[in-house]
Amino acid sequence: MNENVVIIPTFNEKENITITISEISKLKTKFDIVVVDDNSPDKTGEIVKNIIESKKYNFSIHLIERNDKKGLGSAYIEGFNYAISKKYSYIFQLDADGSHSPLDLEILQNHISKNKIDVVIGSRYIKGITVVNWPIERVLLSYFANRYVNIITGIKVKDTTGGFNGYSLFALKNILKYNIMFEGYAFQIQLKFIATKLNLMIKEIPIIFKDRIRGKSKMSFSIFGEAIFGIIKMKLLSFFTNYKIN
Ligand SMILES: Nc1nc2c(ncn2[C@@H]2O[C@H](COP(=O)(O)OP(=O)(O)O)[C@@H](O)[C@H]2O)c(=O)[nH]1
Ligand SMILES: [Mg+2]
Repeated sequence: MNENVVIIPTFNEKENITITISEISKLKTKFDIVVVDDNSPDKTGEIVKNIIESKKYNFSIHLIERNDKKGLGSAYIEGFNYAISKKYSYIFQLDADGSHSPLDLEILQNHISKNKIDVVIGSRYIKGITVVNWPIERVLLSYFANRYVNIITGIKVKDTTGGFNGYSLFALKNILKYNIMFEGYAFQIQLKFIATKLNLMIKEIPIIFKDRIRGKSKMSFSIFGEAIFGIIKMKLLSFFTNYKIN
């Protein structure tokens, strides 16, 4: 078992998952991988099973299969809980679609393991705007959504909606003790919000985010709605929550 694990949620990523796993395998730093698949109709889960059975990699690949599409947030929670039960020291999250570069994953791992940081955030908005190939409307939407999050929640993290982050075991265990209410972008925001409330050490590291080349985005209008209204609810509930580390 490695000390690092990366959780990859998948829904219809048959064109991407093999490449993503292969790229992670080429890194100098070793990562185990947990794929959480929601019974993808395109058989992404089968592809992962074949990779596991082929035994072609010398690190652990674990597949969590869920019956149907239940959403990104709950997929992550299942992956995170598995990683916590196995006591991985550093737990990362990354999209299957090639948007997050495995080379940056190594940089995040270096920061969290060497600098005693609790949470590392792969950030698109810390060094200008480092997003490639997204239509300008999507870049602006994401950028200003993040400024809205800063205003409503009061937290300073510049990229709260991103899904390319790393947590120490200690940090993740403490964050997940709170009620995680969301499935989409609001899920990513809430983890960072709780981390801030717990006074954990958070560091944003610039990454380059590239739009996916293959497959389709699962982002939807309802995911946006959840974030816009959800974070107001999250902020209000936080006034009645006692955040503490133990
Ligand atoms: N298990 C699971 N994975 C999902 C679900 N929705 C999205 N994903 C995966 O989460 C990652 C991010 O989703 P994506 O569609 O790329 O969102 P975008 O980057 O915001 O456009 C990808 O690896 C998707 O396959 C879901 O409901 N369940
Ligand atoms: Mg994506």
